[in-house]
Amino acid sequence: MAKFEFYLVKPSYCYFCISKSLKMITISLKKITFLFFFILFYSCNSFYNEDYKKPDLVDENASNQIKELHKRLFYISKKGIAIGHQDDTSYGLGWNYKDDPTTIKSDVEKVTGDFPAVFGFDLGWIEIDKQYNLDTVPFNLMRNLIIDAHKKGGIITISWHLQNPVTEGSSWDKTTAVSSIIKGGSEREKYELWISRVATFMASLQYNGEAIPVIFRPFHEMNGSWFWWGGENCDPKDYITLWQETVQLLRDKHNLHNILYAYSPNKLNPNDAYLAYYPGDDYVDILGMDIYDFNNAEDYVKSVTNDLAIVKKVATEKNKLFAFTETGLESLQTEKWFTKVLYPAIENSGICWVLTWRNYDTKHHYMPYNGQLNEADFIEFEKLPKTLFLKDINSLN
Ligand code: BMA
Repeated sequence: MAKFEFYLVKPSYCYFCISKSLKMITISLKKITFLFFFILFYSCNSFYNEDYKKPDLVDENASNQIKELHKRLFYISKKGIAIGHQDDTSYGLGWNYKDDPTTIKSDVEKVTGDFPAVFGFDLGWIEIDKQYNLDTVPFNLMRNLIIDAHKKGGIITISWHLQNPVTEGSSWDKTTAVSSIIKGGSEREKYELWISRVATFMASLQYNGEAIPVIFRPFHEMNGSWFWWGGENCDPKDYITLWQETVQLLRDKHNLHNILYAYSPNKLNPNDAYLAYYPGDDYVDILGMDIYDFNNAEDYVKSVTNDLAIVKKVATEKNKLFAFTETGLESLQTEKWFTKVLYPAIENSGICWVLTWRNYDTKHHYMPYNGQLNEADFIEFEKLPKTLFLKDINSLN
């Protein structure tokens, strides 16, 4: 009897319970879904904000690390200027990484106690399958140094002094070549092979299973006529095509999504238009400028102030980052060059970073080294409020 009663009463009760539970589950599911979309919306939104607007990157499928690097550069530019040096850890005065790959040295670090925030490298000669670049840095060691710079929290920028694809002479061989390597050109196949070698290197830049984000700055100083890809040596239309096709090869054919692309003309002469060779907003992430001091500080400061203001204006209109991609005074024989010439010229420029060229020897160097005339001045430069070295950018959140 008891058993019978149990079956009589309980089924309806059970039904009630089940339907109530189902309703509750449905409500909970709705809540969870809402919460999920709320978090998703909030988290997507919080990556961008009123100050930092969502950029239209060259690569729609750019890695998260690239997006973070882009944002980091933006916030760096709000705090100061990241200081960069070409081949900083590859060699310096009296040392070369390849002679002792067990310790990582840097003239900047020897002088100031800190590494630069931006590390420049160059891929010239990778295209012709050499084991070392045009400045004798072995590519396998360069890879280690890029990984090390990334591990340290540094920013990596890569230029490419590639050979002339027609003659296989140097970058400075002015023989017409751009028209031969764009689609339909006689050396196209060779160029695609060259790009595949660049791509293999870029793809090998891995840390913790992820591709290291880098800034690639090919075909620089194109408004001058010293490289085969610039000035009188090529038609700007062909230059633009070459740039666009290079991006397409790296991004679409080789599936590289760890690259920001930087465009960097040389100092503007009165008739130069900054955008004369511009490959378009869809093909450039960072607007740059290269200007050197040829032992005329006054002239230099004028050009830097003038040109960086132009770059800032164009970049702001386009919601692009901007930087002083190459500079320096060869041999640094002007006293206090860093605090009295460079700093006043860039202090209020709004750039993300400034990069000085390499320290090859006592005649060809752009950063002080121990005992160099500008050593003490560079220590003062490091202490200035807006100069950001490695520790400084790592302490910014
Ligand atoms: C130039 C010089 C050259 C060097 C080239 C690529 O400005 O420093 O000696 O080979 O850059 O780094």
